[in-house]
Amino acid sequence: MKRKQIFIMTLAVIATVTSTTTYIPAVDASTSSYRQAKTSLHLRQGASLEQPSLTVIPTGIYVTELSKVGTWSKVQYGTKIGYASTKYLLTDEQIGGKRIGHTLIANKNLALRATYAPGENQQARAAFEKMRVAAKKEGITLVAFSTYRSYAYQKTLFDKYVARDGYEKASTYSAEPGKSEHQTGLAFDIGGADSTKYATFSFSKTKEAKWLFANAHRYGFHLRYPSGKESWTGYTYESWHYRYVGATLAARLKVSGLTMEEYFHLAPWKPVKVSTP
Ligand code: DAL
Ligand code: ZN
Repeated sequence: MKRKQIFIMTLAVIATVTSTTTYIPAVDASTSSYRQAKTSLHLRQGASLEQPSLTVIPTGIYVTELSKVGTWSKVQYGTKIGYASTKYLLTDEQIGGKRIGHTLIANKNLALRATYAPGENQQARAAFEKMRVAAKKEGITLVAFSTYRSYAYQKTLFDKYVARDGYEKASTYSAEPGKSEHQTGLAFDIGGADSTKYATFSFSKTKEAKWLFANAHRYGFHLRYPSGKESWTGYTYESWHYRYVGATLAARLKVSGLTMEEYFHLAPWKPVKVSTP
């Protein structure tokens, strides 16, 4: 090979290498730090209250913390990078449960901290409203009769059920405080036109329950405690309990027919019995 040819090839290699450095590297999920907005807060251009707001980060949304500057965190929120006050950004440790990507899991094995109190999730509420309006056009009435429940409120509920039915029985239909998905603000108990059927087995036979089963995933809602999956979820069938996971994950869960425990390879509530010879 002639020297001139080698020189041109070398230039080509350098050009290729340098051109790749112009890409903004994707945030590496394995090393980045997720933080959840404790309240709605401004994403600012710089690390000071005087800096202009780029956008508002809603409560319960996950951002990626890139670095810290004093009491401020440099964060990525979607495609935007800016600064947010660190004290309003919760760590996984402060939340409890288990986070997989931007999805927070709470179940019988994964308890939330008593202090985690995000309120009703605004994205989940907006998705529910969209679904409610769409259903109404088809003659279906949907009512969210129980959404966010604080740790303290869940404790009063669970204690009441234990007093009535005993611990064993109560645990099949009610979560111990810290273990309720309602504490995430993402769970919506949905009923229809007949309020006497709220949170009862009879709801599963209604046209509203059937509509939800067929359509809820299109609005980002997942049937969290299906029939036949009791050993995974730890709860009896709840045709009314829907968990907001966003439309992408909801569609994947719907197609798979899996619970969140199965889909994310989490431990089942009861280990599946394997027969021994
Ligand atoms: N009924 C569901 C399991 C709860 O109490 O969160
Ligand atoms: Zn529920």
